[in-house]
Amino acid sequence: MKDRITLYGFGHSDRSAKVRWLSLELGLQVDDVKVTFGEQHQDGYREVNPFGVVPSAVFDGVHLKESGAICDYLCQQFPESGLRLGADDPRLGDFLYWCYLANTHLESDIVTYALSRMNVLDAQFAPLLKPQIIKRFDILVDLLPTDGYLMGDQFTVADVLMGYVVQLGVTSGVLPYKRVAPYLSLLMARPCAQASHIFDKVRVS
Ligand SMILES: N[C@@H](CCC(=O)N[C@@H](CS)C(=O)NCC(=O)O)C(=O)O
Repeated sequence: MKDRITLYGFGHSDRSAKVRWLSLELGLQVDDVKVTFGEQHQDGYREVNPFGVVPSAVFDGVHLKESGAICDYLCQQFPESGLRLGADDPRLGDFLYWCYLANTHLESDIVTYALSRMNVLDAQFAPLLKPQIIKRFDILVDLLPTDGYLMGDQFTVADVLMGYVVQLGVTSGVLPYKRVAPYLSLLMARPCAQASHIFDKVRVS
């Protein structure tokens, strides 16, 4: 069925948050399957996702893994949504830059940093990663739009991927909210973002 998605995740703040928000933007009903922490490494879930990580999803009978790939797949199923740019769009290079920047260059270290501070991962990671993360966010802040979305007036999946990273920077204390307020507040105002709870931990100050 193309009107709903089954989504495996720990809750509202792991990487399933990106998929949940995007799915709601696409008008899908999200059937959440809560994976309890630790269960991701048990045989049952490993059959769903061999690396024992969330998110995973099932959409229209297709099993999906990797948060960025799931988001991309869903957008490609609904080209009329405008959430992903097509091959003939002259802005495609910029669009892909934002998607990959968020999902690879920025995301990995900030997730490790956040989990290290929460003692989910070794606490030694946080101080090692902090200088590099601060440097990257400093560069990012100057690149983010102060008016509109990454693709100007057009909200896209690039904003979903970037929104996840930026909120992690803010909630982890390496990125002051006020430095990204024009961009982040625009994302936080979207009804589907609110329904997904992705920004619930962001303190506006
Ligand atoms: N690149 C993967 C990363 C998945 C990932 O590491 N997920 C985390 C939660 S955000 C996880 O499941 N961690 C549990 C573990 O590594 O045991 C994706 O984007 O889907």
